[in-house]
Amino acid sequence: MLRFLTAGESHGKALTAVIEGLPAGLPLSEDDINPQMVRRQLGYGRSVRMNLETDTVEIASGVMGGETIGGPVALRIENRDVRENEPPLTRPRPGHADLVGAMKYGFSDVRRALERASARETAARVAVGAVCRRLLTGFSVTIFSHVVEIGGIAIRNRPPRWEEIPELAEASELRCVDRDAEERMRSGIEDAKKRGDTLGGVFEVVALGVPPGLGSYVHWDRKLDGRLAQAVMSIHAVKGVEVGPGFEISRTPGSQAHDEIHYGRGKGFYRETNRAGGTEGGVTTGGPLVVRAAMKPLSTLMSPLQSVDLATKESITGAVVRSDVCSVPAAGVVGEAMVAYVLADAFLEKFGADTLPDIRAAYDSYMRRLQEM
Ligand code: EPS
Repeated sequence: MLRFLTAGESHGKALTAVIEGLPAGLPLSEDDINPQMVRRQLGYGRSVRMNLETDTVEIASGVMGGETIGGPVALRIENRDVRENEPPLTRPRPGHADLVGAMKYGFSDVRRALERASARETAARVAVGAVCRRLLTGFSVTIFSHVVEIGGIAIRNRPPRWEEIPELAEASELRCVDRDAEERMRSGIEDAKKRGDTLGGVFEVVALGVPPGLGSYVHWDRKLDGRLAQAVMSIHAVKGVEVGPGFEISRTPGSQAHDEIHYGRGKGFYRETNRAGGTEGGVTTGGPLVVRAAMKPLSTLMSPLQSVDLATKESITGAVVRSDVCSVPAAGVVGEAMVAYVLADAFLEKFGADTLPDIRAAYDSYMRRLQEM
């Protein structure tokens, strides 16, 4: 089992992640992780916090001579904007974890809830995802994301081939492959900012080169689609997750909802469509794995909503603190990290061993068996 924990508050000293269950012999350096950290900080509509931080990861344990040694890998990201002794905050923001956090843990200062509830924690997840990605890329799995909708403005055009998406998305400030939609999304964000409002949207994470057979149909908690949904739903502000065109397919008859099976010499079994989004029965098909997530508009509003002061019980507006107007592009990068983690976990479950060469041998033998089917 591959597992990870994160620790740290938004304005604490540092964020820390510990990953346990990695094999020995995986080449790993900070250079594998830091480019991913930069990607999470980008995007039009982010707050000035992103200019204050230069999220850089230090590998604190688990690596010797540039390779993992099988022990836990600890990652540390220092915060620059460290704050102590801030005055208490008693005006919970509707939609944030402020009120539920104060109720659950008995706080009179909602800062004690928001510091840990903040999406700053996703920096640690991206670091973890980069390590998982390092394992997966060695087996030709690539993971990328793009923004398909912001504030109700959806892309209308996408390139014919999945492989074209990463370059187009990386070149776009909103990680959007449709330039016309991107322009409209950008003005939507500008308008929202002027109004003191925020915007949500939808991002899509795609994994190519995933071998068939990850996950299992035999038990509810082994189904890969269920594991993906849990992992992606756990990203801050995500309120909905679908695999492939999940909700759309529910409106079509069965005759148009599935992927017909073909067989070709040298090609083996294949499907010409991917309506399943890369899983059937909770098991990967070998086709592109497509996970889409709906992110609600961020709950810190510069024109705040109605709330109640925790101390006085007076009707008052929610706290106004620094925040992003829109962070859907960054959430897509976090989505990639969570998908990378779930896939690496499922990959090690199927081919797992203590060393990378043993994993490779199990993988090669399985792929040979599939070719011979
Ligand atoms: C974030 C850091 C936070 C927020 C944002 C994401 O920093 P600060 O609170 O100091 O501005 O900018 O978090 C939220 C939007 C939220 O609601 O928690 C980051 O590093 O991504």
